[in-house]
Amino acid sequence: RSLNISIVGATGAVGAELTELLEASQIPVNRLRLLASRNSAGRQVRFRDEICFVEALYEIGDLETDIAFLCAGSAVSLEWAPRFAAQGALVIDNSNAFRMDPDVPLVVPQINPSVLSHRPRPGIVANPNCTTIQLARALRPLVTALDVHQIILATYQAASGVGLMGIDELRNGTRAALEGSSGPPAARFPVPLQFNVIPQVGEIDLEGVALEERKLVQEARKILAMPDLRLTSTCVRVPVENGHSEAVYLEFEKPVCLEQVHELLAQEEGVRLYADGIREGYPTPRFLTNPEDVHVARVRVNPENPRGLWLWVVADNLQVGAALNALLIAQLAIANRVVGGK
Ligand code: 2RA
Repeated sequence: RSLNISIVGATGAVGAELTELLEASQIPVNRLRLLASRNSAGRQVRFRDEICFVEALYEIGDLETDIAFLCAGSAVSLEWAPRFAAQGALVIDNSNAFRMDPDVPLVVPQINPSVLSHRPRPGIVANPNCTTIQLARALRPLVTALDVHQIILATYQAASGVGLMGIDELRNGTRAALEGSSGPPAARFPVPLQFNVIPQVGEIDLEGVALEERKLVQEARKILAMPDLRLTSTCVRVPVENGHSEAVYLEFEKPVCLEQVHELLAQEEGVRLYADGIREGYPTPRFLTNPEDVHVARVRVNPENPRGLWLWVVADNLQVGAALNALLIAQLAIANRVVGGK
């Protein structure tokens, strides 16, 4: 049957991307509600030949909907996810608020679809963090077939990871710097991002670990169902508008065979392997094609250690890392009759 769908944070970077992907999808939509802050209320968005008016979240009375996508950050999710769920919605939450809750499935449909075989008790499904989704999708074929000892990575994260305001800040700051002025002070980033790289994504805790680095290890363990996975990272913000990159080093228990690695990655659905680095080149975030895929290149055995393997992993953080994964979760829930099956 046709579904009622609500998108909270509909005018943000992820919400807008999600609306477009939903429009192009096969999901039958009866009523789409686009919800946002009061500032965005009244905006018009075309959706499948109809005009939708953005409504102010805090002013709506009735929360009844089949699926509620929450894309407005943890504070909004903490308040609104239980309210939508209490009205019967399946909440697909894009924030960090519930990801590590043992009752809330953390889903990457290509990896762990079985965790969404029934309606979760709280009525909430968590969409993982963008850096984790692309990493987990590239790692899955390798860590399931081969014994991994540890994984070490550095991320190169785009400005869009903090939303449209992050992109604006990078653009305005770059323009100002080229014109010789210092521009406005950094607001979305700890220091100005233009012509710079910043070794901090999220708050740094008392142990010196940034929140993004915590998320990567905790979420990867939960999604891959590998609670003892040894994974450590340094997460870095770079002056790229969109597209996160990761330099990933895997150390296996035994010497690794490059041919086998190529085979495993080439067979993985949704992973695009650039096997011959010289002929095929490598993906870069600015020139990424096929934004629905995870791109893996520079695959090489460490000449100093036959158990070590390097990968370069790039993905569109707004699509693969957020909106597309959320949409695939919805499609999985529909297929499993977790929603819309009554
Ligand atoms: C970022 N992964 O890139 C975080 C949140 N989307 O900022």
